[in-house]
Amino acid sequence: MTSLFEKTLNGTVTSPPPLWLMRQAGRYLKEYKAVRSSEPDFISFCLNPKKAVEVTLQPIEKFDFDAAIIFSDILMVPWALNRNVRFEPGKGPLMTPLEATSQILNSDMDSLQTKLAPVGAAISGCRAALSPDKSLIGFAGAPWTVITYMLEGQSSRDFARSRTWLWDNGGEFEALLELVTEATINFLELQARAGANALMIFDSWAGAVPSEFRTQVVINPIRKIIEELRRRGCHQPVIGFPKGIGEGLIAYCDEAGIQGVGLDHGCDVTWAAANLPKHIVVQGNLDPLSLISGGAKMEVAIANIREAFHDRAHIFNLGHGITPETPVQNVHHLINLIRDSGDRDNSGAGTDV
Ligand code: 1CP
Repeated sequence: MTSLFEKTLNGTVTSPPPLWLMRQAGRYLKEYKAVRSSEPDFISFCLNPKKAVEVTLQPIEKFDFDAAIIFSDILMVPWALNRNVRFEPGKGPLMTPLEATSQILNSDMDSLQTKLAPVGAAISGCRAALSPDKSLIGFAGAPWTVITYMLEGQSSRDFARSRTWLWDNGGEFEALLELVTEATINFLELQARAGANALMIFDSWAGAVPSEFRTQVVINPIRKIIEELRRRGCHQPVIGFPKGIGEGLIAYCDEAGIQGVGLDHGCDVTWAAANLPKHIVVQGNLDPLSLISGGAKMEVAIANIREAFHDRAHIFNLGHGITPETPVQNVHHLINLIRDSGDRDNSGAGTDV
């Protein structure tokens, strides 16, 4: 049985579209907060397969989304590379900023799959618990976005140190990019082998990359990751999410080797429908903050997204992660609007593009 999510990600136009929400397991759910409070250390929480399975499945049980995304974090890769990643309440992620690429040793790379094995265990556990009509998404951060945390040591507004490394650091940036790309391949391979049905690569801060460097830093590493996954026998479809790159989406879709692209809420859907290659499945892109009021303006925005992508393979989602302040009844309202917007039941054949 092919799930609605996978059928669409394989290029079939479906109506209503499959639906899931970025950060769907998270702090807007009281059920999540209850489990989270039992494990104050965030990394230990991500490495506890039983708890990770439990919170991954919560939004499927509560909202019947078409796909689950494994509960983990993009910063598991720097953690596995022995950066001292920690999460402080109210501050977000913290780690000591990297001074030189040589601080990461070959032995760190060698032990990465062993250290991250609990994420694989959680994926196997979720896959075993999910019904066949639900898909499971594995994920990693894109190398650039992960590197920004390693160089800045925390969340950033201007990514000054990362961009300075880009312009001139005697080859340090290139070496770091290669190393983090290799680590990302290893992490995604582990998740693919554990049973993920699709993979997503989050480049949340791609919009901060100067356009001169976009091909080298945003596009080429994704192509390399996907080519290497295929060479290693992992054939799951890949969704790229290069947030904030605007017109750069065209080259990204043409060159990165992805099957689907996540659109952020800054992306005009009419432009995307007209300009992005038809063979790329689109995912997105309702502004997550529209869900705070959940009123008439949100309803119009949803209708516009559905209309723009009515003749393409489209996975409905937000343009970025759902926020902790989101009222749960507005999530139910969104789901009802999407599920009622279909013109056909999805059990039959869709239209192949
Ligand atoms: O205490 C908590 O519960 C912390 C909140 C939290 C959660 C729920 C963090 C810390 N990570 C996560 C889980 C998470 N992170 C998922 C789980 C699956 C799901 O979506 O339900 C996913 C996909 C991520 C991915 C992630 N982590 C991204 C990429 C997507 C995005 O939102 O841009 C990024 C940038 C991170 C880093 C990170 N981890 C946590 C926080 C608060 C952040 C963002 C910090 C920042 O804004 O710079």
